[in-house]
Amino acid sequence: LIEGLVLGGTNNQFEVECADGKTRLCSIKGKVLRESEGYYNPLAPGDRASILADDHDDARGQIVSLVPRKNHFVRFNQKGNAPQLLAANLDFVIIVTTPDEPPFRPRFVDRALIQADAEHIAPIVLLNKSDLGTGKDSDIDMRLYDWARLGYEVMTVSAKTGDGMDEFAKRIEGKLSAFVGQSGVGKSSLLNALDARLALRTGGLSEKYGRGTHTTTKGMLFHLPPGESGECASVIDTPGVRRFILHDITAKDLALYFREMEPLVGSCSWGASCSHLHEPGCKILEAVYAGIINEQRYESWQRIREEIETGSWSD
Ligand SMILES: Nc1nc2c(ncn2[C@@H]2O[C@H](COP(=O)(O)OP(=O)(O)OP(=O)(O)O)[C@@H](O)[C@H]2O)c(=O)[nH]1
Ligand SMILES: [Mg+2]
Repeated sequence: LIEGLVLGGTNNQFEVECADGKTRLCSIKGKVLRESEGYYNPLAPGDRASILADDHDDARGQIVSLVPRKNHFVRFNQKGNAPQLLAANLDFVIIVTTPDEPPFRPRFVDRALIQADAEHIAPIVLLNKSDLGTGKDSDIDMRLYDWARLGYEVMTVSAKTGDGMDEFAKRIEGKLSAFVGQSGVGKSSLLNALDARLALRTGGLSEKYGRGTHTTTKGMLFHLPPGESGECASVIDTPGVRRFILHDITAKDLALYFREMEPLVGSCSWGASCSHLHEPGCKILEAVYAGIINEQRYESWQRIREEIETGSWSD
């Protein structure tokens, strides 16, 4: 058996980079991987597995078992009615967003930040398309400032002009990262800007809705050329998702994943039974009124809480 790194794949065919330097197309031996029961997909880019090489074909093998994951980044897949593994064993989840084209969606970012915190994966908020400017919309700058204030790492780049790309490239050297975000925010374009040899397919936005057109259809891990430190960054490109639906977080626990609310939970006059919606002596509401908690983040918490309760999620 040889150990391998899953680069990507679908159904029961996975591209695995094996420790002997060969990349093999592998199927899963037996019917399922026990660890992946209940998931939409059995493996994700970044997974490590034990591979049984094919005696007759150097380009093929079988996946025998999974090396226990350090972490995994999932979102709930509504169509499949199951959590979907987007990437595994990450150092960074890079949440790509844009000031425009497609429109800025702070609640998408909030939800992805929550899921990253729940998995203990360090998130980076990456605002791409800085060449479009944040313009008159000071809301964007305000939200970026607020995320940074809460201790989230925030970077601004343009895959088109190269603005900020050197600093970003340096930040991810020697690490395994995954780009996540809505379709059209420029995840594949960012990879092309990091390494032009990749020449990944990128796509325009739909004229009618200004949304991305779902150009990338499957997740794939890429090793970038070594940077100044001599270390390579590895980056997983993922297909754009329209909605980011949380997995395994209850409405009651949600406040624990808002970094500015978490320290106040339990300290309200009504204690643990406080809903933080209308009670007198609610420490969270007091913090909102005092401007300590950003009103938009509080609203975001309210809406996401409602989404968990009703099961009806917006974009
Ligand atoms: N103005 C501007 N346009 C950009 C920038 N980065 C990417 N784009 C454009 O945005 C569009 C979408 O880019 P993609 O890289 O395909 O986006 P994606 O996030 O990979 O989309 P999916 O694969 O559908 O999830 C393309 O037309 C790109 O040329 C940028 O920094 N500035
Ligand atoms: Mg893409």
